[in-house]
Order: sequence, then structure tokens, then C-alpha cells
Amino acid sequence: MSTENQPEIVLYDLACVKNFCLSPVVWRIRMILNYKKIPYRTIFIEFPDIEPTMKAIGLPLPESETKYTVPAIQHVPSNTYMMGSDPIAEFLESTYPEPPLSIASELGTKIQTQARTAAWLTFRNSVVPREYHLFSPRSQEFFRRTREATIGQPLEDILKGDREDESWKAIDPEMQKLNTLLLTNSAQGPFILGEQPSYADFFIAGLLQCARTTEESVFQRLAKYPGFDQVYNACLPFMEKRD
Ligand SMILES: N[C@@H](CCC(=O)N[C@@H](CS)C(=O)NCC(=O)O)C(=O)O
Repeated sequence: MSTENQPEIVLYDLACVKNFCLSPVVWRIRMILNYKKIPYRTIFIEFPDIEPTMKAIGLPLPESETKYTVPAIQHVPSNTYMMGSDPIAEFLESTYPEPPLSIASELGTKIQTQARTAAWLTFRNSVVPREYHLFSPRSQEFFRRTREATIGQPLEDILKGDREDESWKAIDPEMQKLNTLLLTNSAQGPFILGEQPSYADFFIAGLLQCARTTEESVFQRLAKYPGFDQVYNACLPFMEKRD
């Protein structure tokens, strides 16, 4: 495609054996690029190559970050590089204001905060031991070492017995509250703010898309809540370009 030959943006994404986007965080940025129809191309990077690649392109580690991560972007016209999903989202909104995307709203911020506090650990524990199998041997070694250090147990133990079911059952009341918040404006449209998508929708849809790519059963645990399902389906048009 001609737009892909002349990208405005180079998107640094995480490599996986499916050769398309897996990371929920990169999905947020990818959905902005797709929504705004900004021409871009993707460079997929293996986990152990993220830091050396970022250093090689001269990207300083932002003060707010403790390690190099994807997403990162190059804005080709100005030859500037940046990392961190939130600063990238703000940059894209100010540089490409049409069509507009609400980056921060009171409701969106509330939903993102509650999702992080109520659902994140349960989601992570369902996804991490499974997505391990989607990485190359080099990335698997890196992923196992770093994630086992953070989680404090072997990946194989995370899903032992009925731990997963129990964990999802335990967060059901919080998920119900999140579901209600997601449906706040459903009379006006399928997105969190109603008719138009916002960054918070891409946050939610990115989680579901990561779950779906990793394992359908994890996706279903989220999609059974109508608010999650509605936002996910409304964002599907922005997930068409995935590599
Ligand atoms: N604060 C970062 C977090 C992004 C993040 O955690 N990215 C993961 C991929 S999903 C990563 O690159 N991890 C590298 C590592 O663990 O070394 C952002 O919002 O951009």
C-alpha cells in the first residue's frame, strides 16, 4: 500500500509468533493510529532487544519510567522518538487532531483506575502463563525470568487447581461495577462516552484483544460482561490493521 511506503509514524511493537500485535498497551496506540488513519509501519522487537533498540535510536529513558518498553514511536516528519503510551497518545492527538479523540475524561479516568485496581492482577495471572507460549525461545527466556521475579512463583504454578476460577469469582462484584460504568452512556452510543470513541475505550478493547489473542477462554471471562463486550465490538473497526 502506498501509505505504508510513506509512513508518518514507525510503531515499535512487541514480537510474538503470531506476527501481529499482542500487547494490550501497544494496542491502545495502534487503535489511535487506525482510528485517525495515520499512515504507519510496524517494527516488531523481541523482549531482550527492546532496551538495546531504544538505546541505539538514542531514546532517553523518560523520568516517569523504570525500564524501556513498547510502545515507542518515531514521528518520521520531525524525526523524533518517544516511548510511553500516555505521552504518545497525547502527542498523536495534538499532532493529528482530526478526527478528535478524547484522551482524558472524568469517566474514562475512573474506569481505567478501577480496571487497574480491581481486575489487573486477575487478568495478568490468566494471561501471563499462556502468552509465554506465544514468544520465541529468546523472548521466553527473558519473559520467564522477569515475570517469575515479579510474580514470585513459576509460571506453571499460577493457574494450578482452581486458582483462576476463584480469582475471577472474587473480582465479580468489582467487574459488575466496572460494567455499569462502561454502560453509563450506552443510550447515546456503544462507546464509554457514547457516540465517539475515546482513549479509555482503546484501553479496555486492548485488554480484550490481548486476551483473545492469548486464549479465547480468557477473552470470554471479560466479554461476558455486556459493557466490556459492547466496547470491544465497537472498537473492532480500529483493530483491522494489526501488524
Ligand atoms: N508504561 C508503559 C508500559 C508498557 C509496557 O509494560 N510494555 C511491555 C509490553 S506489554 C514491555 O515493553 N515490557 C518490556 C519488559 O518487560 O522488559 C506504557 O504505558 O507505555
